[in-house]
Amino acid sequence: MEKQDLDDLMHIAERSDMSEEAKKHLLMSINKLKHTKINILITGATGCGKSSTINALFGTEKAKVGQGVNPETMDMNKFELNNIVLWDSPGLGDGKEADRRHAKNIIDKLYEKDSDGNALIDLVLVILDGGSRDLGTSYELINEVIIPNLGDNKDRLLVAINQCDVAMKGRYWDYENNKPEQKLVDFLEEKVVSTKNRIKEATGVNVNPIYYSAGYKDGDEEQQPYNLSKLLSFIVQHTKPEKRAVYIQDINRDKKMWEKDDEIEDYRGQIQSSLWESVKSAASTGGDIGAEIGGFFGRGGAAIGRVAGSIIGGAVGAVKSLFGGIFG
Ligand SMILES: Nc1nc2c(ncn2[C@@H]2O[C@H](COP(=O)(O)OP(=O)(O)O)[C@@H](O)[C@H]2O)c(=O)[nH]1
Ligand SMILES: [Mg+2]
Repeated sequence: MEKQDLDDLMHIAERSDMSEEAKKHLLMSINKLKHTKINILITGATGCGKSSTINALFGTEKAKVGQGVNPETMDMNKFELNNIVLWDSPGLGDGKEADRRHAKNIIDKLYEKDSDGNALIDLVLVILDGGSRDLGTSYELINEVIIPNLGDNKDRLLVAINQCDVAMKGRYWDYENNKPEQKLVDFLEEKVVSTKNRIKEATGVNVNPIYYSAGYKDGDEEQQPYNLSKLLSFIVQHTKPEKRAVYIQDINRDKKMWEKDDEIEDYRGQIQSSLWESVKSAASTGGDIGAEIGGFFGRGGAAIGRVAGSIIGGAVGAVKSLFGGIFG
């Protein structure tokens, strides 16, 4: 599939009828976004699906599924995409000695600063195994390791329950339509509430967990993800607005990754709106130039919509919703 990203937006901006000054400003802003990094710490018990989630979201085969951590890198794997840096660390549950090491690695990462003195980690994604009956060690990871070391910005934390397809051992999963039947929906929603409560009671912090399936590939057998668009929408919302557009560079271009979700909200539309709002706000400035750039985003709707639409399952409907979301 054709790759479309911030470069395409630059070309569109270059060819536009904006004044040279406005053009220069917009191109500089997009260029800055192109060089901005987002660091995400992904953690959770071994086997919960961290590698599968990374591959599904970002379309890389870099994270080896069904394998432990690399002993040479002292337990934390680092994956550098174009603009996104992923830190993949096991959570707790690998034995006392390993747990101590993992907890220390995670805490150190949470306190690390970037060259501007800001927290290096933009987002912590904790993945729970929806198929596991005992999530005790995952709660311990969240409540005793992550939250106490998160600083003031608790928004950096996102909790997601993976493997929703096999949460009831594969029962009540509609394999044909790749979605949960009502019984499984009820079960998963209860899991979401109990997870939320366990965290609230222990720490006083409010989180809104979601459930999803990263899907799997096993020889010829393949199951596409479910609610991955919801997960990405949450990830985007938990990222600082001025950085959100950066995801455009690294999102998985494979449309079938984004197709299936609970349809409670228009997640793909939300993602597209957030990303383009983010480009716009990065480029915004006062006075006439600001107005001109604003106008460009208005008039450039069709072309910009094509770029955005091609990124996340750009069905016609999704592009329409983009118009509704930003330009409507
Ligand atoms: N059925 C199902 N299996 C999954 C899902 N996510 C991961 N898996 C499987 O769970 C196993 C462990 O996944 P992996 O990504 O390696 O977990 P990690 O140890 O946290 O990185 C692999 O066999 C995956 O194929 C999912 O959403 N549904
Ligand atoms: Mg892994």
